[in-house]
Amino acid sequence: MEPTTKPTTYTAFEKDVISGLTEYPKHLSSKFIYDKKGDKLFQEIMAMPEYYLTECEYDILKNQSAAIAEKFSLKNGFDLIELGAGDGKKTKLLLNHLSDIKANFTYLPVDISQNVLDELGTALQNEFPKVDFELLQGSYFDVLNQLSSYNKRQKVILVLGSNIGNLMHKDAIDFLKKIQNNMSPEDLLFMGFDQKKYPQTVLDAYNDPNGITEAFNKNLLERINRELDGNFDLDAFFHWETYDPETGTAKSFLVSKAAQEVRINKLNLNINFKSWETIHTEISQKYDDETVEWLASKANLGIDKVFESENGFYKNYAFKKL
Ligand code: AVI
Repeated sequence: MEPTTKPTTYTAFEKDVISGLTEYPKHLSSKFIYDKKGDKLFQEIMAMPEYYLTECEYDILKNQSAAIAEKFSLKNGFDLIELGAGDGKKTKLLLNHLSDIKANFTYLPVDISQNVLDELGTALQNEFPKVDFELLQGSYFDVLNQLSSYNKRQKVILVLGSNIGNLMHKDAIDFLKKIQNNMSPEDLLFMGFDQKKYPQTVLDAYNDPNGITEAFNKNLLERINRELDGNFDLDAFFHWETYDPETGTAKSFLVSKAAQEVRINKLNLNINFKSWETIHTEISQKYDDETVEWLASKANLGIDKVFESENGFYKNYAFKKL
């Protein structure tokens, strides 16, 4: 009989660490930054004066909620589905307006974290006792698939925060396609896209002097230390940001200050770094109308209306199925 060796099954994080740190150039996926500590650091980033994105989108939702709501099926009612609801701070502005005009709708926040949803549920009960809501825990697409036959009325799908910017164009198109597949002709996709602007403004948003963004980026290494028994010396790396004004791509790196070896016990892996060797960790894409239109058309979506922040830094687009 053949000896039976148990096949090793790796988690998505472990797979990303193995491939990302053994390839050249090295890379790690930014989606793994978001554990409890990463979530907290991202909250701090959103409150930084340099991180203009949050305030711009907040202003759009605050000042233009009536014009946005005109796109919703106020007569027949609608379901407002938010992918990645978080604390709902910006969405509450829209909920405020919708309650004021006594709109007939159900708010369906979707999040992977039950913890986040429980907190949001309590806040909604206290602040919006008259708003109908249902908390949906799960991955965006599992939930969207279930929702495609949920109700016969209009679906308004919200994706705020320029989260799409963390995807390369190819993956952004796939993301839009998956949403489009779950839409009917009357449905609306309302999504935030950070815009191209003065390059230094972008760099400053991803390179704060207090090192919050650096800590956020380094949380990837900390997670490897915590969860995979690694021995990364966080002080032996620094955060570096670049922005290419032609492509609109901001890139985050961790750069090794010296030649060093890192051991990751759980994966039985030794990783060697040369001095100045990089780990690419995140892209934060900035857009213009042409690029958004191109991405949307690749996913068979068309721009129905654009809502712009006063300074032009940020736009929310309403899309319909083509
Ligand atoms: C979540 N995402 C849209 C943020 C961004 O702007 O790319 C994540 C972030 N990275 C560094 N600062 C904020």
